Amino acid sequence: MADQPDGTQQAIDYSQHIPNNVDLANDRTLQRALERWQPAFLNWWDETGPANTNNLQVYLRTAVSVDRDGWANFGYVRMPEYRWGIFLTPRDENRKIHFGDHKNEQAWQDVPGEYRSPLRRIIVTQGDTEPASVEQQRLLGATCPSLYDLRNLFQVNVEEGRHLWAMVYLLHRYFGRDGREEAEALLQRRSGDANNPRILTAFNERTSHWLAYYMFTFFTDRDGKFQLAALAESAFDPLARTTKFMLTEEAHHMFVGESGVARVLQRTCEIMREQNMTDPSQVRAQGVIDLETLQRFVNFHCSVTLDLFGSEVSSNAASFYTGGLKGRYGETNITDNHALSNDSYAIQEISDGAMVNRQVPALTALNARLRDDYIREIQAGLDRWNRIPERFGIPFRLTLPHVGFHRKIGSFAGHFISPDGRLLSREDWESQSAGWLPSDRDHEFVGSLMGRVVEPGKFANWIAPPVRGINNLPIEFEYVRFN
Ligand code: BYC
Repeated sequence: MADQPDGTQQAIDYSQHIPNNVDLANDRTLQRALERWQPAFLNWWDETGPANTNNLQVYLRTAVSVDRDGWANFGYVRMPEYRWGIFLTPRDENRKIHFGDHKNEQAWQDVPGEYRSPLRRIIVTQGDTEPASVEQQRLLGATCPSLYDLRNLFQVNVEEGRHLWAMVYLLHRYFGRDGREEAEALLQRRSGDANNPRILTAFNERTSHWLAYYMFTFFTDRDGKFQLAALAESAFDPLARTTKFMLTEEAHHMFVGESGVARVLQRTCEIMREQNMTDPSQVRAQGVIDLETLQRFVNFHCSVTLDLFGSEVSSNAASFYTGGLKGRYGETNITDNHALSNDSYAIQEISDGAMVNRQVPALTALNARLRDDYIREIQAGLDRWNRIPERFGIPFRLTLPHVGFHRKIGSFAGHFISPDGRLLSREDWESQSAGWLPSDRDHEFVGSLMGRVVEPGKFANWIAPPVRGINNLPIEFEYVRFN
């Protein structure tokens, strides 16, 4: 029944212990290895995945095939019975490598020895973010603002779990014993653990309330989109095909973030207009999140997410590109020679105590370029958010902080830069930065608003209902059942 040379099918076989469309049944060694990993994954999910969900039935979307509409299959699922599996988009036998030193060669179906180590590193780094985000969001269910939001949280969580499966499949299938060890380690690191933390900085931050969650899914899941899109260009075809399918799910995660913050803004603006008030403490007294606090959260989540792009100037990024491991965003549609050998790219950095622009070889600036592509997209998101206060006649506008603001990775690390891009002394930073980043008191205040709302169709006071329900169902649909 396989319709692809490597056994990949459009439809996903759910009769298997591990649902898959990669003909796992015909590779017994791999199947056994993954079946050994599966209980460890389920233990990890039980220990660190969404808390107290064993009795819930959730109206979830499950992929049944990898064709265009195949993932949009909805129905109630008991959370512990969710079927994680392995889904790749079908192989294009004629696919060629379209950038770097191997341009025009046939895409690789196996890992060339010379790229084994960097490819494994990329896959492990990508894989590590997926369980990390589930861990970060473990307790949010206890304070959900509605059943609709609770369902969306679980949808995101199960899909991140599946994205971990996607990377673990690649590690087991193509990287032998090293890959199996890395797959084990992915279940052992823990977000925020001092001794065994997750690899990338942002995935060790806390997501302790729903505002942080919406900001995370808007900013950080969108880094996921850009990194996955760059990996979807990879010469290593199985990585390209896995990440392509992951991208179809990522869109919903970003929707949760963008619409979540929009609903918070909407509710705050409604109250400000109704009560004719602008003072943040008066706004807070109405049980909604003031716009100034939202700006501080934008500053925080934007800056920690920019760190995820790595150093602006990076020899790793250059060799990933020349090797064909990781492309640019939209590489296939860019009309240049896809080699970048003589090109340059403008970056901003600090030199002799001043912010300067510098042209650097484009190959070394690929992280900066991907970050700049990302910034264009989040700016467009902020522009959409800003239409909300505008509609209410409120002059406040959210802004993105300067790329150098509050950075821990790359050329701005160790410098003190204000959200509007001024280079500051340490003293100035220390006296002013509390106004730019969420304080413990901001977290406490936002946390104090978080109560559990689980009556169908009801929403917490601090957030407006969504414009429409999931899968065209009414907003008051019982998206989660507690029995
Ligand atoms: N934190 O040359 P450099 C997602 C390390 S999100 C800690 O600056 P490079 C998702 C770096 O690893 C997308 N360490 O950067 C979202 C390197 O260490 P080694 C995740 C960092 O290598 C929401 C050293 O610094 N996917 O999917 O060019 C929910 C020097 O590296 C950080 C990927 O990231 C940091 N922020 O690029 C769920 C794609 N930044 O190797 C999921 C795969 C850098 O010297 N990863 N370092 O020990 C990559 O392509 C690259 O690893 C990076 C870094 C872009 C992250």
